[in-house]
Amino acid sequence: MKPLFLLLTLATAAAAAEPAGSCGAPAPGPADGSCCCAAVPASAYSRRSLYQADVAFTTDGGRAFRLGELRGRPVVVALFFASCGYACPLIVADLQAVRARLPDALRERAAFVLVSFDVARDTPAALARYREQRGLDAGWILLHGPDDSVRELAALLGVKYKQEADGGFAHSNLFTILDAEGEIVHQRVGLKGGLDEAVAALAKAGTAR
Ligand SMILES: [Cu+2]
Repeated sequence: MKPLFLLLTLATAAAAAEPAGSCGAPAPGPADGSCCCAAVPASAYSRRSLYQADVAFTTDGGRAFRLGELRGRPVVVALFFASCGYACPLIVADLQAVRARLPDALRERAAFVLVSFDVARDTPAALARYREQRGLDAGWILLHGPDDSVRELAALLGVKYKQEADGGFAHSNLFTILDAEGEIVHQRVGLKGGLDEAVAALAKAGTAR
């Protein structure tokens, strides 16, 4: 599982470079290379938490949103673009299937997060239309980036994407499950199967800690 391995490698490198319990000298971390003390206390998030990146987005409702707001909830996150004609609709449909299979209490706690890498076309208003078209209720969080936030999150998740001449994107097909601390606990790579595993990983993420 390459993306997870990459993240773990980065996290390990950051841990080695930074003494425990203190901010220490600026070190090349998994986020943006800046010292964690500036934005978030070093102790705020666990070492492998994606929420250390503290990247900013805008919701489809136009609200400023930081990933750290998801702390405490089991999270499913996928990068996508709204006008995708093939893979992204399949991924979203699979996430809807996963969500439908969760026990009620877990479904209410879990956040299903879709982040668009089509920052030019998938404005908050466009994402609001997508929400309506796909029938995504309040359990879904649709996020518009600035480009650097999307790129940073993609790097942390091991998602690769590239805009093509026709305006579409070639991209990795995967979704990721984060535990309550924002650590990656599971990824489904590809477009088929793995829904049982995803449901189980979410159930575990929803009960741990
Ligand atoms: Cu797609």
